[in-house]
Amino acid sequence: MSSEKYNLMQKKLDAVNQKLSKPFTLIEKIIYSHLHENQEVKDFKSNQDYILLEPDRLAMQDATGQMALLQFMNTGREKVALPASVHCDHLITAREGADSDLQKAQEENKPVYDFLRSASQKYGIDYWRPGSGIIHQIILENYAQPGGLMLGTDSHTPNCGGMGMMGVGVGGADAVDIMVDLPWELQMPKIFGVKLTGELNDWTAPKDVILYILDILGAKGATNAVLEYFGPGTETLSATGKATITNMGAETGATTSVFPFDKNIYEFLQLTNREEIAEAAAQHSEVLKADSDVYEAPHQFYDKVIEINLSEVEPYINGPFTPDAAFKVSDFDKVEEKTEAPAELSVGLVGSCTNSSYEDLKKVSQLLEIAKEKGLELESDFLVNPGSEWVREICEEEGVFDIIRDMGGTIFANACGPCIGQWDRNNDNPDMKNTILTSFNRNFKKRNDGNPYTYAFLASPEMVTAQSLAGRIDFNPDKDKLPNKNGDFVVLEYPESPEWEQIKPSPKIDDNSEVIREHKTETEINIDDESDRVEMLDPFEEWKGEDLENLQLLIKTKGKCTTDHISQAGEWLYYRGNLDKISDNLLLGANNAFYESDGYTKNELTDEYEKVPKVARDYKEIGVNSFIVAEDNYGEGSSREHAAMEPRYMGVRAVIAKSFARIHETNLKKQGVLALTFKNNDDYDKFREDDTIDIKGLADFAPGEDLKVIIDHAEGGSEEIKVEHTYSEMQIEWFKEGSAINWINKNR
Ligand code: MIC
Ligand code: SF4
Repeated sequence: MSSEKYNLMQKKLDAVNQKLSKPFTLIEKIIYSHLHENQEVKDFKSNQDYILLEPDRLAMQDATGQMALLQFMNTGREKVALPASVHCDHLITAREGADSDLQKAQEENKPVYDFLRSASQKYGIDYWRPGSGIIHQIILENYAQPGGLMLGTDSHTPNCGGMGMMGVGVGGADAVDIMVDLPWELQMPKIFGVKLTGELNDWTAPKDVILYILDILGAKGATNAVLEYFGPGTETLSATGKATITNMGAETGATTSVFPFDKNIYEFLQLTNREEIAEAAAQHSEVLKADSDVYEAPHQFYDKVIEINLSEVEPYINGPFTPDAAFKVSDFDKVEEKTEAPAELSVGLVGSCTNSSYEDLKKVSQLLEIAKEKGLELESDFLVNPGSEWVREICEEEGVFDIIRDMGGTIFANACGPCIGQWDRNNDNPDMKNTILTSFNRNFKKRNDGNPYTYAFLASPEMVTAQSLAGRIDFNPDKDKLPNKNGDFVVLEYPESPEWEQIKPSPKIDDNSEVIREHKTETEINIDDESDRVEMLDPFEEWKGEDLENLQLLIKTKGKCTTDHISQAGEWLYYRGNLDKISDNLLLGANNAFYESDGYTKNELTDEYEKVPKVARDYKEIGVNSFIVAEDNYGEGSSREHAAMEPRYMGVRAVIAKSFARIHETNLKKQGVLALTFKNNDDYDKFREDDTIDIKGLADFAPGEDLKVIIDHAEGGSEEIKVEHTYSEMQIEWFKEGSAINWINKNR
């Protein structure tokens, strides 16, 4: 944002202030200064009012961007209505090392890259080549601007909150709204203030702050809420350190997380060749933090205040299979007993959008250097994915990678790699029970290598390195010593913080060969007919105006059912541009409440247990629609709308859950699947394996009005329950039209 934009932001806030006259939190400042022109100004009530907003920017990655752009193409627009970028980062498999992996990816994913590149060129979108880096790191280095609002078709878009920008992860259909110049609709979130004081100790990193917050809040504790950081401790954290914290706010369910502008953000803007923005932000720093009244009496203005003294935070290891199961350093030796994960560490992995900055990788190399001097060696495999080409370049120039390689580590491409399951472990025993420790943000079952017996834990890059040197996850570097090759026991000292001033600034975006910015409307979109990677989409059928009757239970899921359980990643990323093909992974990871094998359900047509997608296709073929029953936080995790489009495509008309994760709930609504919650959670128990249901009251479907569900048990008898929903007027229109895209095509 230029100075002019900040002046405008201030003007808008002054106008709002005249009407509301109340002190604002930082999030409120960003929200109120991005109201859409059709949005009336009022004091929005959290978890109640929907607000129309006008984001500044959009980012898409190659695994979700394909569906977003396929839907956008169907709207017939010539150009996107706001600055946008596409990032090729998710589809590169980690096998041998950066160069050969990248080359292989270029060949394997050619139809996808050609499609994304041509669509970007046609519609005026910046296209970041494969190998340029991970979406969120690229945004941090090139686009993130304090006080701005951006959307991204990836749940970790809040990463840019480390730079004071509000970033929200959304599904592709939300992206289409803003690409066609419609307002973006958000339900006013609750605002949690997180006050940081003190300073982190050695062995404790920004990652530990968020691992600790996950311990306090849990994986859905901040659903429909945002985390706003403040207090003197914020200034002790670097911009990329702050980004680690806001990135993983997504794991608490938070819509976004934001830090106030400070000198570290200013310096990062300078280092990344954005002096003008740095100066403009410094001159307008008042709009880039909350009003002083808020800081003086935070309890009056935030819905909840969490106080954290950074000097008291300890190192953590969180896992396995969920990001909120936290073990403090003093309990590392209890992990094996409590989780059944072997204490022996097979692989340590550093990277992902959470922790792949120069600062992270430099710390790793510093530790390895200390270890080398002390005669220590890496006892586990050690794999690194840098976050961007700039990070890679400076790490090469500074000798960071020489040290890692010298100690036996492998440097993969600047990409998501093992974080998204693009990891060819080349293991003789693919079902081997083993433990891995990563600096990633996700550790769902089977995510990294497809093996349900890989126990994945999350930790800071420093801790991943220390444990890889120990070869175990019960090593406490604060008090334990490690045996070196001479048989002596040595202390692993914590390194100094890396110097940022010495490193080479990133290239200006216009001089950066990693991004293609040739925008030409006449470009033809390249969809290769010979390939099954990218297929045009057919519109979903509109609602027939009647109640939904005789829906067959497709599956009643039990326990955690994340988007990875609904639409797995890994090898399935291959079909992210082909809805029919990817629908063959529908719910393959889901736990059936009536059957022990994941991904299986009873086929009422054959009376056999078969894979969920097979059963769904059988029902679809004979025109039987179905529904899904689920427990809490259904759809936790990714923004991938495939998890909503696949069931829709396969004839699922409703999901009835105890609760939903925010992005997934919206994705279901956008694709025309009814997202309903139990009025009484015990009603979950009423559903039996062979049930069918009728959903009543749809003719009067209205915001805030419950719907009725009649459950018909196959063995006789029926029961009636009430279900709730959070549909707005607009969202009800999407349902009626069959999907949000149908609504756009009809009305605009
Ligand atoms: C993830 O971390 O789960 C992903 C892969 O980045 C997803 C997006 C996707 O599924 O493509 C996300 O976080 O939204
Ligand atoms: Fe990529 Fe992993 Fe970040 Fe998702 S969480 S964007 S897969 S690095």
